[in-house]
Amino acid sequence: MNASTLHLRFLPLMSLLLFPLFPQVVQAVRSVDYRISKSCGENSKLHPVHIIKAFGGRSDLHCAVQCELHEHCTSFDFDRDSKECTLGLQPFYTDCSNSIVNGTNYTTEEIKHFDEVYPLPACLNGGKSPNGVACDCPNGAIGDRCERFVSDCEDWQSINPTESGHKVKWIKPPASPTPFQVYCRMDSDGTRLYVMTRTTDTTTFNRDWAAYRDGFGDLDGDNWLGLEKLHVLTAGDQRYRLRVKVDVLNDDNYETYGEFRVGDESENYKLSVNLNQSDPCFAIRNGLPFTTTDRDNDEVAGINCARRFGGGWWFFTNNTCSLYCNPTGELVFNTAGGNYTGDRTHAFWQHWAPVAISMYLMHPEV
Ligand SMILES: [Ca+2]
Repeated sequence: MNASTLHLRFLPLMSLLLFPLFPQVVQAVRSVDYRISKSCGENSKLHPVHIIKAFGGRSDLHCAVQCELHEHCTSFDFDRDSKECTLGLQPFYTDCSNSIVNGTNYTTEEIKHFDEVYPLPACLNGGKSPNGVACDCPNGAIGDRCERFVSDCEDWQSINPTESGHKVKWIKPPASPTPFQVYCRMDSDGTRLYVMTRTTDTTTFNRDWAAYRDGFGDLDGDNWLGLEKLHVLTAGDQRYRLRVKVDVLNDDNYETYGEFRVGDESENYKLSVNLNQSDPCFAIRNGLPFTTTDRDNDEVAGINCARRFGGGWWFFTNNTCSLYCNPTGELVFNTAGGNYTGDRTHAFWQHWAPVAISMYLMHPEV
């Protein structure tokens, strides 16, 4: 199909005569340039400043309806290959604009009655359609019919490849019954989903089971995402590696671990992580349960490791709680250079005493 452009001008007077009693038709009457852009070439594209919005559409007619419904739309462009529908503020001026696709010509009333000719499927996943055409999707759902949820930060990045920076995003991992918000960082280093952020000493991490289960703090600031969210994120087929970023004086240190998973609450959110052979912090057996001040799941007799050292963590099960790291301990920066002082109630990771510490999930490197 070479000739792939249709130029259509609606006739206001005729429409008024045909449908004098229907205000929505009167409202819709205006001159619209209609084009299917398959072979029109780059020069015929709408100039970016004239684009109202571009989105995934269903068909040329569907795109036409979206234009009709938009107050300021005077032209639209539907790419039959990519299914992208672009609504424009200005008419098209190119030489593509006089050809006809398959001899088809759509009249205003055909477009207005698009729903009867091509009934749209219902909005999915709780989406609502006040105007009977476009769906308002619930948090985290995307698509013309809200047909799927965004599963994580990398999924957001794949949908908006040019998006960068730090953003709070709604996601719904497949194993999660409901959407929830996470803090994403999207840049050239890869896409990160934050598990924990600590940059100040104003948010205490000395909290109980419910707090560690449900998460606490401010997603834009210091926070713990929550064990239940970590469980549903890592319970499906998606693979994540865990990175720990330890900021000390004038330096950043990173530790990267292999596949990271967290069990469910009935398993006390047991840890599963592929270890770096030499790493002492996670160099402990897998399957450790989580312990908080009010939930002693470490097997150290007579001691609650969380209560002794502050915070909540997958404490080891020997007589000393076997601390090689305590990222949820009190954040006390050591001005001597960021080295661990030996006080295990302070936040530390291996031999570092952080001025800030964060943990985040990334997809495995390809
Ligand atoms: Ca104990």
